Amino acid sequence: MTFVLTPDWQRICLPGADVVLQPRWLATEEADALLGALLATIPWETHHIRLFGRDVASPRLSCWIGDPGTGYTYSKTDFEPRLWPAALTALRSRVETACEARFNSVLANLYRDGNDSMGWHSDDEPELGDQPLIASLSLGAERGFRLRRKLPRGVPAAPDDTIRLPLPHGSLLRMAGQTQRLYRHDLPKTRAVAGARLNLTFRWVNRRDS
Ligand SMILES: [Mn+2]
Repeated sequence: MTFVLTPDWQRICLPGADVVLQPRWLATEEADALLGALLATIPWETHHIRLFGRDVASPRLSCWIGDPGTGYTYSKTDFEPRLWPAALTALRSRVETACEARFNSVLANLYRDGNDSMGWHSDDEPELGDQPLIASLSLGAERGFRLRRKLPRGVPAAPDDTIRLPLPHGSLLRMAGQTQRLYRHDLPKTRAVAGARLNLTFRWVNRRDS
């Protein structure tokens, strides 16, 4: 399936990667309503991961949602999916249409304020396949999402190896191809943001038993 880049999409210039953005994919009123519904209906919880043998609480709230069988392993911790809330079932189809892809799961993250964050990582777990296609919908406070090229060991990072991409309320980001193999991304803390940001990353997880 070939993805046709319509004029709604902005291509983000990252050598070797495939990243496109629609800054205003949802109109403000619709994004507001969706944010309210998801804040109220997603069973938010703190995910814990094992890090250097210790149990560490993630600095955000999360919920793993998916079709049956889409268990997911992140930082050596298994997550069983929750059922799709009503507010997400129609949205999944719309994101699939916009991105010309299928998704069987979504990781919801809630950054309650500028103190919540996500460290550098890539979404390159084996369950996501060779070339993960990830659609990221942002709602609420605009935060700076960063992407940084992976460098060979010992090569120092230069300032222009990292780009900062502000993701506004209602924006849709599509990452595909070699993006996860070549780049890491994060969401740093910021003192400039007081409000909450809710992020949905739709994925296709290959089932463990197939
Ligand atoms: Mn990620």
